Amino acid sequence: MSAVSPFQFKHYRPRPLEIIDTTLREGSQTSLLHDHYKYFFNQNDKMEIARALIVFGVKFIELFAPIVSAQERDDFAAIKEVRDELIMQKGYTFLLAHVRCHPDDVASAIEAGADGLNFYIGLSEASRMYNHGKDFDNIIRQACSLLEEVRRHHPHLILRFSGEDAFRTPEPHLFRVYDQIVPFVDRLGTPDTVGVATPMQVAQRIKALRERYPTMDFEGHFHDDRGFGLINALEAAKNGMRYMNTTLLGVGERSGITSMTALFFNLYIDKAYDHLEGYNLRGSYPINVMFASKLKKLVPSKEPVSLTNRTHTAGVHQKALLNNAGTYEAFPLDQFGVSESEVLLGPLSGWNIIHYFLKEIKGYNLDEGTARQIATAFKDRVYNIGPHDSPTQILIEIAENQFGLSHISVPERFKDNILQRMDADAAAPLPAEAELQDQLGSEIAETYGREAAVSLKR
Ligand code: HCA
Ligand code: CU
Repeated sequence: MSAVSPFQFKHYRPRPLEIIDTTLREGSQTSLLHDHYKYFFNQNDKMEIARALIVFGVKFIELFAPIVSAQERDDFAAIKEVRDELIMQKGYTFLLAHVRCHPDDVASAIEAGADGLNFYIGLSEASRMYNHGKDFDNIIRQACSLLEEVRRHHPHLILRFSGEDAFRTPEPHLFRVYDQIVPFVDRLGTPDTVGVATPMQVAQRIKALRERYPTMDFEGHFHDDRGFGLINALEAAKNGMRYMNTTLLGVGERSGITSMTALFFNLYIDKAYDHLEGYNLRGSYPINVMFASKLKKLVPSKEPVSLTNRTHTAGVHQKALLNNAGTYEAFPLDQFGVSESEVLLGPLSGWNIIHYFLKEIKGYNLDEGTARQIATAFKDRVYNIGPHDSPTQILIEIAENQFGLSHISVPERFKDNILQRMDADAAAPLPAEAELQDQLGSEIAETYGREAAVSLKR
């Protein structure tokens, strides 16, 4: 049995919004991983993701229960080491294991040294009939006896209980179970497992829960099946839901859940500044870039904190932008790190960041193998750089001189048609042509993609 951690939850003062990142649990269930025959994140990926989240300011990270597999158990230990290394610098981060209401899941999590247990069991009719097959009396009996026992023997653990599919569970059913569970837990989850909820229903549900359990904290988990994962989380946060499950780029089962950076971006726009306390917002784009590279993708265009939101193709847009950036860019994306200087390159940069940086931001034509070789050459050079050398410049020198990389080429007739701004004050580098039609712009984007847009900047 593991020793009790000196950092206990009761000494922690939760902020108005606590992200419970579940990229390594819910996010691992994304089918996007199948696109490149990868199926799961490897241990190094997981360590890098956990490190980035902790540096960003996330204090709660959800992981699979170690019982899931020997690999998960090993990965749990590796992530815990990353967490421990960062305690002096970043404070304590709580590792929460996602557990069924089953003693074996619980035992595996406690043995691995989890700080908390996120219990879940389905309460909707569909779950009861087709998932576990238990009726309410059975669910209550099983969950309460397990929770009571864990509480008694491990009083320092953070306990959460979620009625899976909470938004297809009628309120009286939810209350029937939660009334019994409340004495044993620190938080109640209300997952919208199949993404059916509307923002109005979310607000109403939170109001009802807060009235019935005034001293409880609640946790949201909103699937994006209807495209409401973001707006539901935003509505929930504004209605006093303190804990929110998010993932990087919103990945998860099916359409995924709320994207962490999309949520922060919107809270910022809506001036909910107290909800931003302690998060390194300038790290938003870099963390998205890092995670996209794990999925072997660019940051998707539907992610608000992405370069696409700074890319303009239509001539009429460009002209207006040159006069006043605010015409087509309403929000301060540079504060969320959508600027070249925020993608920090250094000796620790992995090949995938370098691949991404050279391809997405600098517009070079290169494959993964070349990126790996460039990363090795870059590492050799960058350890010895002087205070006035720029890592970006060194990388570009290596890419062009040592590896002969060239920019992705775009047909002459499309040149000068696309403008990309990397930060709010960047001088627009291209001459605008007022006559160019919107249609032409979208033709370029469709035909040549964003790499074309990027390379045109130079
Ligand atoms: C799952 C379902 C879940 C659980 C959420 C929670 C959901 O994949 O096990 O534990 O609060 O969406 O209901 O992700
Ligand atoms: Cu889920």
